[in-house]
Amino acid sequence: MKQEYFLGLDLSTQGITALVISLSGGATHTFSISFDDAYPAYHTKGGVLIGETPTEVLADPRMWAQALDDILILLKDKRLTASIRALGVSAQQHGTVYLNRAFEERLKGLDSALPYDRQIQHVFSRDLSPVWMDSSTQEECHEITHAMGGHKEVVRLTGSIATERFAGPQIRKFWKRHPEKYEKTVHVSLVSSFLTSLLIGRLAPVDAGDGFGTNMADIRSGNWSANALAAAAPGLRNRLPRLLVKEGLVGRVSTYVVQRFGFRPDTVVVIGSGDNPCSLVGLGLMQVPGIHAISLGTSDTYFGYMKELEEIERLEGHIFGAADGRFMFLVCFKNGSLAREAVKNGYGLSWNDFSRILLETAPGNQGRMMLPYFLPEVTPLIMKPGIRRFGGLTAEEVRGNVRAVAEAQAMAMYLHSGWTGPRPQSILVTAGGSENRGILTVISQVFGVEVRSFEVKESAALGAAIRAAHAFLNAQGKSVEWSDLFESLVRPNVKEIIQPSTEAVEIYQAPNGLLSLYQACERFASFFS
Ligand code: XUL
Repeated sequence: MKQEYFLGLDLSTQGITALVISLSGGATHTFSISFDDAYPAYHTKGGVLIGETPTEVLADPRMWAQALDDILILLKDKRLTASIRALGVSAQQHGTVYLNRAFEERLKGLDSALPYDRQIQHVFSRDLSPVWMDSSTQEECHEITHAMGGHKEVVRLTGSIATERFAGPQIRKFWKRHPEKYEKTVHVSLVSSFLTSLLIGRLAPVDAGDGFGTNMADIRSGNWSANALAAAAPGLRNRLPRLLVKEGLVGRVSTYVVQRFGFRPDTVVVIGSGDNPCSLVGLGLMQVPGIHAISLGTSDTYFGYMKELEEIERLEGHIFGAADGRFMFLVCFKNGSLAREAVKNGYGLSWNDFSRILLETAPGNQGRMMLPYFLPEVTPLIMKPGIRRFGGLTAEEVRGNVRAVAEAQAMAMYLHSGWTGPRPQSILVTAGGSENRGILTVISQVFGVEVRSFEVKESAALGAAIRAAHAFLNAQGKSVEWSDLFESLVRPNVKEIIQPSTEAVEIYQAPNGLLSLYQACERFASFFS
């Protein structure tokens, strides 16, 4: 029988990845394009542009469309597209794409001899999309919080406090500053639904994995919340795509996609989602409580599956939807690989050196610590960036600073994930940083649990491909469980297992250990931020 393939596309901050799986062979092909390298005309740095103020961070959606075109042409040239039965999109979360009246008409009339980006130049009512790194909407967050009756109410209803990078505050800012352009905006799409729209040739719905990270949805009912929408901007309801709480197919690929990239006309597309909800699937954690995940990418995220919503008082972290209609929790740290890279490059080190230093140096760094806010931070909320060193650590000490940045990041994750429930029995680590044995070791020492990493580091793209396979097989009446797919596609992929030593864990977790010291330093920094 001819092999059946499934495709996951992940549009991250810095590039696009295509990952192909077969049910028997796991991940068979992976291709990536880096935005900075491939599209110099867009002048991005790390995939993004800085706006009028340093807190405004944006990207051109035309560049994303070009990247989608280029990666699908690459797959076609490798003769892969004709065997793909279903595909799905994963994308950086929270970014918004502002579309005018021409959008859907244009998608219907695309000429397959030409790439997307040449034909969709004029479908945007806003040229640049704000992305998740944007933190310019503090004022709008205050206004939304006030209109909705305070932080607690916003968290209870939408799963998060009003958050600078989320769509609700971002749309509000756009409406306030450019009411005439907002008037011309017929649809506001998220990055995942925008790319999915390009594949199916019409406006695609938003899934709860991405849609709950907007401050606009009622996470209990699974609908856009009238109160939250009213607090964000007028006339928003009609501008948003449908919100779907459960994973499912949203249609077939468009004629343009068939003709231009060589897909079969019956290739189906699963609803697109955010990179973190897709990673939950790509790590095999759907319906698996008790094992948590850390993604070490441009941002670091700490997340896990949640079957029921807990009524807990908290102001940090987020609740998003999971593909089975349940939930996931997530805590995001903006100073992820950017902070690690700044330290590595600052001392002229390679990643191997970085890892070796972490493996050679003693847990606890002799009480020396760093608060690594190279950029404004979202957890804890630090608006004024800056590196602060404590315990006699000086900028000159290479090994001390390497250890300090890795310990700081792991300790921040530990301290800000306590609200999510019982501590995990083990942690899975993914994305670029998961190759670094030193970083994995520090995480296992701070949390005191086993840490695993995988051969396939592109867990978001893998998750998108697994979601496509799951939706496709179930639509064929095969009632496939998530656990069946994880058994054959994720588990064989384990690369490394690291166990912490009891003495190391003590250094962090003892009553007056480093975790409590770090917490005090963080509070000090937050107070003065
Ligand atoms: C999560 C978040 C980031 C982006 C990065 O809330 O902002 O992880 O999804 O792609």
